[in-house]
Amino acid sequence: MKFQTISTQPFSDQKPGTSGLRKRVKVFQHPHYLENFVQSIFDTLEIPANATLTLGGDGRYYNRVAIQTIIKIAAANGFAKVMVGQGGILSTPAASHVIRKYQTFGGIILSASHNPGGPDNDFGIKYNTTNGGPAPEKITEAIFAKSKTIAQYRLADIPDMDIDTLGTQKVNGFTVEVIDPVADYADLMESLFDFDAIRALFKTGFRMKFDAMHAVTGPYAKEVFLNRLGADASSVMNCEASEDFGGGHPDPNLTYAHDLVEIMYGDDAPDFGAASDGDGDRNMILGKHFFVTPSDSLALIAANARIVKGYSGGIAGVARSMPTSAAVDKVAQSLDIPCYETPTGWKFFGNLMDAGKVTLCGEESFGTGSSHVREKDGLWAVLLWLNILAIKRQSVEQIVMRHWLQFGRNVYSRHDYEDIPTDEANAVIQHLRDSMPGLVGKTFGQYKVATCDDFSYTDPIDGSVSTKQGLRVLFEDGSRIVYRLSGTGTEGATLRIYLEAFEPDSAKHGLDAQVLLQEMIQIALQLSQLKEKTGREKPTVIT
Ligand code: G16
Repeated sequence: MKFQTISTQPFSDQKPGTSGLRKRVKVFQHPHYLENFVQSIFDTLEIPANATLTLGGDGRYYNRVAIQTIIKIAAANGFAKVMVGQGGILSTPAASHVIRKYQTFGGIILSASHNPGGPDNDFGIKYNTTNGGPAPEKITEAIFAKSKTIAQYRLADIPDMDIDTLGTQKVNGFTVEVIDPVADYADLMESLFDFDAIRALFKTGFRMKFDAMHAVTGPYAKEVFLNRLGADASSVMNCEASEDFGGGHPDPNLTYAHDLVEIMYGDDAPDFGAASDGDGDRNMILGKHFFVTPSDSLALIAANARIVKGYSGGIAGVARSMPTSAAVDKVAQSLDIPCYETPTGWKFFGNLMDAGKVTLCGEESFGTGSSHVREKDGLWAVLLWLNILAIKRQSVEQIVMRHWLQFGRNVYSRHDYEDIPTDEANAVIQHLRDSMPGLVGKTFGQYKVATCDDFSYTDPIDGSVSTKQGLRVLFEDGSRIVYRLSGTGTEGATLRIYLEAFEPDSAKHGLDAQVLLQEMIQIALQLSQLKEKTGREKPTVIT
């Protein structure tokens, strides 16, 4: 393969965050910026002979340009083949599946996930390893180290490839195969869930509304819900993908998925509602006038997995990120299976799944998944819920209420303060770090502080240690407050406050989480001095 070697200079800011490198599109458009990062990835890997790379993204602005550049750099760095989703499209879970199914030498996924897209918004890139999961920290650190010393990158002398026509093209011995982005993924879903039962549920007049938020899951949702499950066309909305997600913020939560929330809390609400994010790995689950927190959703899925075809043999174990509520821990205990608590970031689940220690994983940040792929999977979660509903024939609210009756309710909420100047956010964290040792044993209202710490994790499989993963104030009754800075934003800092209180009294289960957590919210503000240090009166997003 003939290629050019192009001289370049390092950029100082190519440190991957919670989930890859995310920056404004304008940053990625700086000459050599994308090229430097892709070359740094390839310099970190030992690319074997005849290697294939999976490549695709969520279709946001700059996706198509980046795909052409990456194909050329891959060809110049010794890849024999690139498998690219048609139009440059692959949802994150679909990309993970393609890597695993075709055993490619990992993949590059282009997405800034739930961050807005368009020329003035965000773009992102990450490398997933051969197991289909996000590269672990030791690889992302090595990529970052390379990016700081890079002096040149290689670009193959080949023309732009046709990424819109299915099939194989060859140029100078290098192959580009354009694949259907949906088919393999839809087949996988059909193998895990009882599509007959779900079809039968729709025939009873059961109504759902899935909101693709103008993002990547549009074509996947149409294929799965409409074509394969026979749902009525009105069951899906915002399924036309656009480069700027229709000008919206493709984050499936109560604030940003407001179109769907209005419908689900309206007079003629369907029985079931769900939304997914920019790249299709997150999910939000709603019933008629009812919101299921991601933490409860994980617990419910774990408790009911056995009734679902793909999990009828039982689950090996579960894992949740530290800020996710302990609802799933109670289920694990009752099933007598292990429950792991990891730092935030899906990459921490990969080792546990590869070792067969866990089947289901989840995070409070609207991510749920299983070992069918190595990413969280939005549509998978929606289908799992549909499968449970198809078998139980109860409403979403009934299922959740009965679960709480059995296990108690881990009342939960997350308050986000977005776009705080970084120094102010750091001042809040520093203040907490300094004051935490003095909090132990103190009582705030009905809560007495048992311990405080900065969460650290030792991976049980490879022994790697991750420190400073979130500040925890743990109360004697098992309630807790967690403070953490987001690792996925691109402007300023986002401070997240996670609030959790255990409520065994079923008479209170029907009450709103914000009401039940009122005292805890005040304590969280008092301990952090957030208002004093940032001037913020209220959170940007409450979920
Ligand atoms: C990414 C990771 C998730 C993680 C989330 C946390 O999500 O893949 O595993 O929970 O970030 O975000 P933050 O650091 O902002 O709290 P995604 O969907 O952005 O890839």
